[in-house]
Amino acid sequence: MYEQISHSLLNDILVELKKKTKPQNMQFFYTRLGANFYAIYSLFNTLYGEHPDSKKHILHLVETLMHQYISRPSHLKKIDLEREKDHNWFLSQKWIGMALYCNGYADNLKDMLSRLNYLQELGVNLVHIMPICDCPEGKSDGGYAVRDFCKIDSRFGTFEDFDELVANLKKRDMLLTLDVVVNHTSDQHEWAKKAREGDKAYQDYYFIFDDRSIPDIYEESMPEVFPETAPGNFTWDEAMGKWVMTVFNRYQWDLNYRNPAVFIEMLDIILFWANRGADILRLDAVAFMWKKMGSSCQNEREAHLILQLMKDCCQVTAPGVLFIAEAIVAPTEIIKYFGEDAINAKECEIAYNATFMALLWDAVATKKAILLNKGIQNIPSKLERATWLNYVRCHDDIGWGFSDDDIVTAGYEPQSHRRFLVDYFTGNYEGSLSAGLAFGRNSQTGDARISGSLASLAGLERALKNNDPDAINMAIKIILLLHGMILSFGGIPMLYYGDAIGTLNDDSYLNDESKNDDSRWIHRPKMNWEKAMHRTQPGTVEYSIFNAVKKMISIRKEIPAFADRNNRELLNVDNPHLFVFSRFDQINSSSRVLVIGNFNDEPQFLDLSPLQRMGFFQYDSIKNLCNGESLHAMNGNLMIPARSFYWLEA
Ligand code: OTU
Repeated sequence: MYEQISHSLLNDILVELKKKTKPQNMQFFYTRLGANFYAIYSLFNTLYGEHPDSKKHILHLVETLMHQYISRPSHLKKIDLEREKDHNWFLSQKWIGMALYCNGYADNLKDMLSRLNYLQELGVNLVHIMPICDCPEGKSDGGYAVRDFCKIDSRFGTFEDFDELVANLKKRDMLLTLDVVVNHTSDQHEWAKKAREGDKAYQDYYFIFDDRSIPDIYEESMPEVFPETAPGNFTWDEAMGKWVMTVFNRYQWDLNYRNPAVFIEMLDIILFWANRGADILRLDAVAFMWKKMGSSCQNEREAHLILQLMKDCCQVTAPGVLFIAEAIVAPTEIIKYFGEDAINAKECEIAYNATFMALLWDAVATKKAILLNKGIQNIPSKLERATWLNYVRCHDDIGWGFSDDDIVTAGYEPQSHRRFLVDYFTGNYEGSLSAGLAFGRNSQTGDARISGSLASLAGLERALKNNDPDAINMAIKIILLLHGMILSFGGIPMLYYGDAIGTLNDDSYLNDESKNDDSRWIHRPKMNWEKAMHRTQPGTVEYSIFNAVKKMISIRKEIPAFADRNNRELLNVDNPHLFVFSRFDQINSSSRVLVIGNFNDEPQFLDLSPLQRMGFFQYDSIKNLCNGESLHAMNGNLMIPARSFYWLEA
């Protein structure tokens, strides 16, 4: 019944815009705008209806959508149409991602060109290039403190280099993911500078206060993200003589999405990068986008409305572009970033599966899959047109974000269990060879997260130091086991650069003043290409890991049951060390894969008869898909070697 209002408003807006723009072929734009405008209007009105200039802003919003549509290159418009027809294209098992820094993996954007063949050799066809926007020299949170969202940092190259890289990726059928840091800017951003100079309009882009009275109220309920290096959520700006909200580092100013101008600016930036050729945009720290006194200022309902509005707007101008939600929050909260309704409230198509990641590490430490099973069981089901980004390591720390209730049902006490995990991964637990560092230790709760490269956390670094072949072998097995899980779970596996050749911790960041207080740099190395060459030499660690991962990737691509189409069944088995699930092909339901991970450092047995009785698994002979060999169950029991996994076809 409210459509009339939005229809007449849209007519008014279009009359205005037609006065300003030359006639163009706008048919698809109008179709999409017509289809999405009611949602756009409703969301905008809910968020900004009370704003005095609300009507002016929505005109500006549609104008932004139109301008960006007009400047969208025709080859991208063609892809938009193709993806609209095949709208579930990204759920396919053929996508394999890798996250990397262009100046860590390669030297810069130009040099990336000569490094694409390594990705192709491995089977990676989706590259997430970490932030490339202009940042201040010195501290910039690894590129997440942006000074200019529409400029490439000169340390990485130019738009010319970038365009060449994008064109080359397209030729190779590789997708590009880029970051848009939607929650905050650098304190050196032009908006921040203007705010500092006293410009009220730009002060309203941020949360700025004359004294501590309001900040103190916020602090009562806001947790700290970086308690060691950036305690508190507000920073005194000397030049301005005011307090600014800085949830992350002191030099990262939080944007004020209560101001519609901020929303439109950021939407414009999203569309700018969409038009530059990004297939997927990773929206950083989305959980933090709405601040409300008395709340944790995370996962607020309005943060979801903003994402819905961003999605609806993007669908008008660049419908082929996907969003990744980077929301490293509680399991029941993460799922909401897909949106709670596929038609009326869609948000991001992809979300970081931080829960699975943390649970996998829990299974490594406990050598059991009890919490892993519980935690996965309790993840609510997601929307249909949505998929996970499954990862083992990324550029950030590992946080123990699973739920306390699950820890309790798994039979542990939450606080001591989390302490155990920190002790385990920092190598302070009997039998642990992990070489991680505690990150963000909270002195009040004793909680900490973990930094460290996959290989070093898996024990490879210390095993090599001890010259212990068995331990080296075990570490390699852990690395492969974890990859075996993210490659089969359902979703887009996102590898981390360096992990396929067993890259160890790199402590050279300690010599860099702008990095040495942030231990996450220990796992953001410069790719060692000499070491990477060992991947061709049998008997080396690099060879073992690289070729096994490569094999898994190529097998995954051939198995339709590995596409993410709501086709996973978790299986309860009576062995606590095993994580077992089945994947099936919805079209050809007889094609099933049974995935079994053994997290223990001893071989384990799985009694197959209950699985057979339940009809999950009928077999005469079982084929191990990873090497094509047949496996034999002894008296109905299948042996799974230590820290190993199987992908089985019956
Ligand atoms: C993200 O991180 C980025 O991935 C980090 O590299 C940045 O430091 C941060 O935002 C600020 O831009 O916001 O929703 O270490 O997991 O800060 C989660 C903690 C985030 C990160 C958290 C994360």
